[in-house]
Amino acid sequence: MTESRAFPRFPAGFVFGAATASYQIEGAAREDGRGPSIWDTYSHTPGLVANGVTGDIACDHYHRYPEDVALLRELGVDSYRFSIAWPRIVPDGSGPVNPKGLDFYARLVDELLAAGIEPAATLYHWDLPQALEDRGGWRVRETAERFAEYTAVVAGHLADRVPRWITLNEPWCSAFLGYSVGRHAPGAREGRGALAAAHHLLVGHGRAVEALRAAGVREAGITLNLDRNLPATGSAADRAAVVRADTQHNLVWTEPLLAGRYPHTEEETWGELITGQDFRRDGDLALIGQPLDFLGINYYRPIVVADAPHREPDPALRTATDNRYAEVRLAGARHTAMDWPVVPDSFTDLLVALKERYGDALPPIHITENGSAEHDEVSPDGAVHDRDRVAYLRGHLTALKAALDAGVDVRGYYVWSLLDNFEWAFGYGKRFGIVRVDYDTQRRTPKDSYHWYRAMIAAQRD
Ligand code: IFM
Repeated sequence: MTESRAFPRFPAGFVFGAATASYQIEGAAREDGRGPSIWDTYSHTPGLVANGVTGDIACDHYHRYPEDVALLRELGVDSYRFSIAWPRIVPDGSGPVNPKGLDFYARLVDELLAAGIEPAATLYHWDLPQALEDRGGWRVRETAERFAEYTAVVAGHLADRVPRWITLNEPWCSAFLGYSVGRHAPGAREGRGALAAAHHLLVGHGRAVEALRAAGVREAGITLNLDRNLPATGSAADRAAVVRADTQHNLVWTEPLLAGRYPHTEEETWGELITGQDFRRDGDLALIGQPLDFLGINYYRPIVVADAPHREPDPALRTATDNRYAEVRLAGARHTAMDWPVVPDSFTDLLVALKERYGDALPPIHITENGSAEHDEVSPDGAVHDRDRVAYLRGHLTALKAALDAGVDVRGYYVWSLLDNFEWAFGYGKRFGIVRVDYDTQRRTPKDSYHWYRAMIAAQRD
């Protein structure tokens, strides 16, 4: 069998892309009027990010974007998903707009279009202006309003050239890693604060969709990191733990967005933390549940869930993620450098289950991220023979095709990530790129996975 025969085949018009995010690659943290974000504050706080690194320089994409767009053109992708740094556009979170920030994204978009690549812009990939966090961050409704204003500014500037817009990336991480687990900026460990953040993120999404529609964009959507939660055993306790995990990871987003309701399992999941939800207002569900042109899904791994006692003995310290479940290591599976199990079938299962649950209310799907961090090594010939990443991508694209064959309307796939980058609290040690970045020299080296993905895209056009 030839190599190209082994590639899964996708329908004509299926979008292949690559994705990145502003704070993870741009650097230039204090240049051209960019204000501080919560990730600047978090990464500069000693002890929070592995090896004490920051995104100050990252991949220096702010200066090297022409080289990175050339890599995308050579890769043959249809689309490039990047994110816009809110603090470059509105440095203080509200008030004056920074024209140099807008100019940077206009230049990037023009470079992409000249290379024949469709831009797909994410408005919020976690770099909240610090000034807004100082006023309560996502715990307060005002942040959703400021997000809508910023969206209107950016869309007013770029809507004519950017066809696909994503309001939020993985709001689960913003709300729960940011305000409950404390492993993402702003590093809070709260109960109701995290639940209020989840709600205000959704309100911000709804207000941003309104702003995108007013600007006349072609496609508006949101990206969720949905989980495929599996019970560790068949016990009733483990199955109940899966319901709680599903509620927090999936239903808290999909129910308001796709079904116009809050999850019916929220009280058994959060107990007193969710009672008397004073952050919810009449009309919010209609705002949040506006029709979308697509749903973005980021998918990496299944999660095996077991019942677990409360981790906090003191109820006063109870956080929104302390809802009696624990993740269990999946025996027998290969694990990536993130220690995530590789189970491609779970990708098919997640998508099919979503279709079964929401039926026609499910908009077309774009897989806005999928990929793996591996223990890459540079060979003596200078290449990176990342066979595990190639196997991961092949497995997941094959699983994705199985979901299409089962009737799920998936329109696109973006590999995460174009470049090795700042992997949040893990720093630069975890490499997700299909292009290696040498952080001392900023030299880019396409890995074997880049060449494999390029050949896979080319084979679709044979
Ligand atoms: O690097 C992140 C990205 O920012 C959001 N989705 C998951 C990726 C890998 O952890």
